[in-house]
Amino acid sequence: MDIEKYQIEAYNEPLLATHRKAYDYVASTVPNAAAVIEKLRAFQVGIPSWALGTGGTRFGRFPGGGEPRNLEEKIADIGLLHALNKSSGAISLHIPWDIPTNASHIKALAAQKGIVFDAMNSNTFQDQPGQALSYKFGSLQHVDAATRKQAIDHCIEVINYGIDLGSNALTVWLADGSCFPGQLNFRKAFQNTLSGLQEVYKALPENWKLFVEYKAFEPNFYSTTVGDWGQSYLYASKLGPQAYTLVDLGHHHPNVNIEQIVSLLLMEGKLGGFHFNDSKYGDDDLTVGSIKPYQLFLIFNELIEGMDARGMEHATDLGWMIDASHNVKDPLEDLLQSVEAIMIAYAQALLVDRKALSEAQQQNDVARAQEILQGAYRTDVRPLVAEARLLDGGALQPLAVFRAAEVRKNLIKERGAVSIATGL
Ligand code: PSV
Ligand code: MN
Repeated sequence: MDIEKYQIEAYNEPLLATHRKAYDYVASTVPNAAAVIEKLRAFQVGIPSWALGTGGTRFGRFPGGGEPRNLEEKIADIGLLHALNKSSGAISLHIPWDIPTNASHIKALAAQKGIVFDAMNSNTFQDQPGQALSYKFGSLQHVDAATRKQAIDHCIEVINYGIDLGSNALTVWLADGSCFPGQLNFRKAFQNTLSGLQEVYKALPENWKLFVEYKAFEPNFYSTTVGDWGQSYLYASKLGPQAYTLVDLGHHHPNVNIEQIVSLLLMEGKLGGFHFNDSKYGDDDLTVGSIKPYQLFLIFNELIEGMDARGMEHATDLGWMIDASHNVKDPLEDLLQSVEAIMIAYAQALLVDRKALSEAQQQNDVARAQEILQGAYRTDVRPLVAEARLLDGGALQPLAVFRAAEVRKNLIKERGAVSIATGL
């Protein structure tokens, strides 16, 4: 199913007068509304191909029906999101879950919907049917050179798929680690992993980036071979200028100061990409901004501060992606909420009076610094975000249109009630 522009306009029509009032009010209270809107319009969030179906836990999975059955349908789903919010113009693919058997056809299909290919993702955390060697005891860290080579070859294969699609980054997340003390020699595991990544790095085209994603826990429970930002930074530094750290919000222990990590990685020119999600405990893969929206704002505040300090383009110089999974919500509704939360946090962070904040910091005026940040955070920027969408032909209320147009019902009609998307 498609949602046409005229349908969106019809849904917007009765909301326009109220929107205008709300917009005029916010625009009159902030100094830079027009500039914020231009930045919001340019900002696109990559949607993970694996988040379009219902996720689950190891205890169960409750599919909602109408899930995309192949890559074409995944692109169609993201096309729907993008038509509604105009901020989901990118897809991040996971290989082998989404092998583009006909790359030029897939690329053309995505282009029709205004979608480009964000970072490609390799998968050396699962064994695939017919795979020669198992990743049970790791992939790039493995004690066996042939298993390491298999993982390296897979990553290079993923780069090649990405080249055909016009992507320009590879995200490597390794489940490697150990479950028990003594299982692994940490130093050898690091060195094996580094030399594997070096092989992958050599296969990168000149304009490509390699994102080294870290995770503190799971699926290994005792040690993780790329366990935190320090370890990721170590790999990225040793690899070279095309290698960067990727921060996934859910991959930290509770209460870690992620905004400080972001600030320092940016300072070192080593922050490459983001996986947005939210969690109460750890990698819960919840809707962005659903648990700790203030933290999300603080992260964006550091992102903007750090990117501006380095003269970076907000929209294009980092990879912005969601990495979430949905157990109880409609995946597309969840993604609409996640993108909205990202846009809100970004808009709020754009409102921070940086000059005043810097003065407050210089004067050790702690209360004033807090007032400045919270003043921006407590501004209702939703009309600014809605205005940015409206200017691009999107919906004032994407989720309401998704429901009013009965998108899920139509997808179930098209694809059936028991279609299951590839992914976790
Ligand atoms: C691992 O938890 C992760 O965050 C990595 O980015 C994977 O590629 C993704 O989730 C999907 O499983
Ligand atoms: Mn991730």
